[in-house]
Amino acid sequence: MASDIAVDYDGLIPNNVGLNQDPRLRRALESWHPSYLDWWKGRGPEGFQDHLVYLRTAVSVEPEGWAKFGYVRMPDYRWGILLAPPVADRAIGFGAHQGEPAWQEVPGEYRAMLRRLITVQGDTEPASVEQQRQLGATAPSLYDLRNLFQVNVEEARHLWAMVYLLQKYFGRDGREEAEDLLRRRSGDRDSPRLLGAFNEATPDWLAFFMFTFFTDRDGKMQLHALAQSGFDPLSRTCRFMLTEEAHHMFIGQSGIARVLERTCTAMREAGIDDPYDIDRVRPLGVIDLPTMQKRANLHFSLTLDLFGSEISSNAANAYNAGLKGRYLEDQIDDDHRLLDGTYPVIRLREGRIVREEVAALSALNMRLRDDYVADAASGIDRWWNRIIERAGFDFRLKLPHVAFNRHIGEFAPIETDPDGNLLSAAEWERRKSEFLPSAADNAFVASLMRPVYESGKFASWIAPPRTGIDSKPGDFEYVKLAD
Ligand code: BYC
Repeated sequence: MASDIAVDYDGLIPNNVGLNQDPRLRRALESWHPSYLDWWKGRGPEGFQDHLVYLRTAVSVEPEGWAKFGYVRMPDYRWGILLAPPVADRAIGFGAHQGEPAWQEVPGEYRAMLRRLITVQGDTEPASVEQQRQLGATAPSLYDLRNLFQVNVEEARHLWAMVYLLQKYFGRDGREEAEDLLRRRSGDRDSPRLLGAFNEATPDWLAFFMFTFFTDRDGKMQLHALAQSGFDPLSRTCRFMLTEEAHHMFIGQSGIARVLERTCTAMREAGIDDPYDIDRVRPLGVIDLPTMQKRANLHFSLTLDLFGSEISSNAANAYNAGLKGRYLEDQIDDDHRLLDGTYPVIRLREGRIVREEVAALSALNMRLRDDYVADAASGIDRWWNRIIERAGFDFRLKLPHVAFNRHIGEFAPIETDPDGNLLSAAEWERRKSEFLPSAADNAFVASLMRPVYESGKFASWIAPPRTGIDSKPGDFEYVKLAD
């Protein structure tokens, strides 16, 4: 293993960034550590802090065997700072500095913009842990409980990743930002998290699975865009984070697939053909398909807001500066400057939704959002609709129109139905519970959320997974509750 990527696992903070050779940084991180642990214990998973959980921990950045599994108490988890291996002679791939060597230090002229991007990314990580903190109390199985905690400890590791960048490269400002990341609080009126979706509640497990499918997928897209950064430490940090992010999306995708499987099986067994006959479906103790669609509508539309405005000078500046690229920038065949080209943007014009060509540089948020929508849509067909189709029901989950239920960007001022037909404010008020979960839908889902903590057993509304984590058998004790 090359020495510049070997992980030092001996000190307080596992790392492959040479922390031992940088006493100033080590001191800064070690003095942040106690506040971090206070945050984790106070605002991380509620309960279960003293239990042994079967978790994976990153111990290497090699593609093969980068993680090891074992029982650990969450506060003892080894949150480390891990960067993907450097790419020799890496050059900036896009924008005004295209072709120049990638920066190893912060370029002075872009310091504020870079700090902002890293802070926004960093803010989402503890936010999601806070949003999910009460879910352990209603876990549908030990397998799911373990998956929740795996997501939580890794999102917290992503916080470490951003705090490392802030403290190493941004001096005193960076240390202050690092403290603020622990101070803001999801949903808090006075000190909320920076982006809208990270202040929403995650009240139940259906919300958790939808969040990990839809919102973690925004994480994937944004991390890919930042992985293209000309600021090499950010690029390497994000490349490694993507390894972990994949498992989080798997938890969402397979979680919803298991809910659908259980619902379809129960409906078949009860001889119910009409998926809309929810008065007969719900007494079976499973979640009806129309409610699944409404929850998907909600989480998809909240997540679209995370892409910012369709037309954005912030995004244009970040691209031009070489700080944030496009999804898979290095695989796109164009000039990587975008000074002349255009990109089609869906906009609101005189009360109608139209497609317009806009300067490509201004439309980067729209483009990333389009890539996201395509990725999410293919996942829904591949993993979810196949289950419903195989069960023989005339029902398909689909993404609502991008103008539906939006609070940021072009469509914030209007209301539409999920097909993108404009609605008056009064119509929206009258009909919104057809499209989004109503209080009664949420109360029904809440009524199913009772914990199942017996190894190998699952709640009525979700099927067991096809395979265990780390190839463990079905009755494996993923969380030891007796200790
Ligand atoms: N809520 O030009 P605009 C993840 C602000 S998820 C509140 O439209 P821009 C994860 C914006 O800050 C990925 N405010 O947008 C998933 C700006 O304010 P200032 C997280 C918003 O800047 C699951 C103003 O509106 N990573 O990792 O081009 C679990 C005008 O901005 C919102 C990133 O997002 C909003 N939704 O793009 C755990 C990547 N949207 O600066 C983790 C880093 C916009 O004028 N962030 N505003 O005061 C960015 O690239 C950009 O900041 C954004 C916004 C894409 C978020």
